[in-house]
Amino acid sequence: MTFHVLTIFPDFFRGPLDHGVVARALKAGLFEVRIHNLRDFAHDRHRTVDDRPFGGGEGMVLKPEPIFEAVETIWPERHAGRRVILLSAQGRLFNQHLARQLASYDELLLICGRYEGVDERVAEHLADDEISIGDYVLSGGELAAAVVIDVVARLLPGVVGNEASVRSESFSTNGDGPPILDCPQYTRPAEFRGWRVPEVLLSGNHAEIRRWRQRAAWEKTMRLRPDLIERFGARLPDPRTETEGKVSAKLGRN
Ligand code: 9D3
Repeated sequence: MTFHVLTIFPDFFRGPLDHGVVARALKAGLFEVRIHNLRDFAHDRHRTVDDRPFGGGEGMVLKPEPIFEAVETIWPERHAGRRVILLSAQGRLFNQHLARQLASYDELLLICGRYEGVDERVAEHLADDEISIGDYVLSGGELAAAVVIDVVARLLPGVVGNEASVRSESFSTNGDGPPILDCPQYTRPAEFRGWRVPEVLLSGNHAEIRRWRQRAAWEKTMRLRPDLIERFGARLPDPRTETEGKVSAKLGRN
């Protein structure tokens, strides 16, 4: 898969894509990221990419011409394997379900908004979709593009090497229980500043550990994400169909 990014801050992506599993997968050639500088598609003396909003108001708006020219230069032809996505605060909410849909395309082109926004003709006549990563105000689409790339790239074959985590994710997709958060995790030392790890985790009793993890995941979900339980029905997960607390794959459906 290839991710194209259209931005006025091409250097922004040095950092976020240079770490961890994403960096490893990029080096291994499992997917590609191509950054395109929007200013390269503005041809006046000052390489202008923005202008004042018609009708008045604060700030500046990204002009349509450089964005249309960039997309039509990057992709002279559009086909079903290519998807143009405008990242904006007005978009539909990004989640794990949408990420799985995006992972099925050959190529994505992510347009990063800036300033007060992007001329609406980009959303209406150029982009196939308009996506927001959450209900908060970012300074622009670059951080959102990095999030989308990270989340979608993890779903591509071979990017997340850990077989077990892939397996538990597909398990939970097919499970019947409600989506709940991962269970709390602990590592050594068994006592830190007087706080002991739950004794059951040191017991070696795997049936009891499984029950404890399920209960702890449920309690944590009730405390921090009651909206998940309200939406999907308050039912304890069935220990026969659920892997221990790993039901993250179901987050984001609906
Ligand atoms: C406070 C400014 N706004 C109200 C007048 C609107 C506004 C303009 C531009 C809000 C945010 C932005 C820049 N944000 C993005 O380009 C953006 C974004 C976001 O702000 N939140 C969540 N997802 C995204 S994706 C792109």
